[in-house]
Amino acid sequence: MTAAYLPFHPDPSKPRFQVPAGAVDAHCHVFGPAAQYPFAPERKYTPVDAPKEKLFALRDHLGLSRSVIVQATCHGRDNSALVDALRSSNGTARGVAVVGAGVEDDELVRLHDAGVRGVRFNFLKRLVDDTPLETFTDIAARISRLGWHLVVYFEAEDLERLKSFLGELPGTVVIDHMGRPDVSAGVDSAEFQQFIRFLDEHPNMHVKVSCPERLTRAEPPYDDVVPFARTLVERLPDRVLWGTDWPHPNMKSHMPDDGSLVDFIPRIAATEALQRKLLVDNPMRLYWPEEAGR
Ligand code: 0GY
Repeated sequence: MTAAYLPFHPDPSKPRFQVPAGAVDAHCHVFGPAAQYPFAPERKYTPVDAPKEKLFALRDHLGLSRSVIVQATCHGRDNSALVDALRSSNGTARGVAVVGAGVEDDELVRLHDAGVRGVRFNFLKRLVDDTPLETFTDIAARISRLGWHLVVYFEAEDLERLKSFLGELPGTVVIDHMGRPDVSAGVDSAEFQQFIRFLDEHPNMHVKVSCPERLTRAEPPYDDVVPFARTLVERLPDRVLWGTDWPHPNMKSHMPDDGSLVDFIPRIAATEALQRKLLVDNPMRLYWPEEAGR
């Protein structure tokens, strides 16, 4: 377990880009506070506290309206901090939980009532111990009757191994951080083209065009990531989501200014129509379907 971890930006800039009304941050986290919600013993990193109050204040500062809070590995399968944040959000936050195959039905209902609408499967070895694929298949079957969807986090080099498993997952699947491409290889690389083909062949797959700060091999303003995100936004305008990834766990090279991350949006979604789909229509359909399209 390592504590080498940069704290989130203390004073993010005000973005120049004004997001459309009702914009959703579809990928962010809450951590702790550890005194109230201790981190999981099996965690691979120990973050600094990133409580709900800070998350909601940042959202307001950036001009965003709603948040999708994703359970991070440092909290394991204890979704208490997530549930607490959802319950105090006045309906402006929804969640993605982490559960085991043995989760009780009552617990799923409790999570649903709090605002959870999906579960996350994480395949990154640096973040989690291995889970048998059959376990994930069982969980997918358990949650589909709640109308939830799946969020999957893997790296580009894992796609070949995982693609038949992922391709058979039922219902909507959201892929985190563009499937973590090697951006130094370029959008024409065999690897990224394979990813695009996979998305073309599976219309249930959605993708988060998030985390330029993790994917870049350069520095802000992340020029090398733009072609990847832009390609996906233009090719799959109805299947892309965007998020800040605040408070950016495990960032060791630099900590992004969240205001600059918002200013990244018009570079990857060039028209108002694309921005609206990315920031409002698509996440609303997945997380607030009862209000979508109003
Ligand atoms: C992210 C990315 C990371 C961490 C986690 O659950 C997590 O701990 O997802 C990472 O280290 O790449 O989406 O926050």
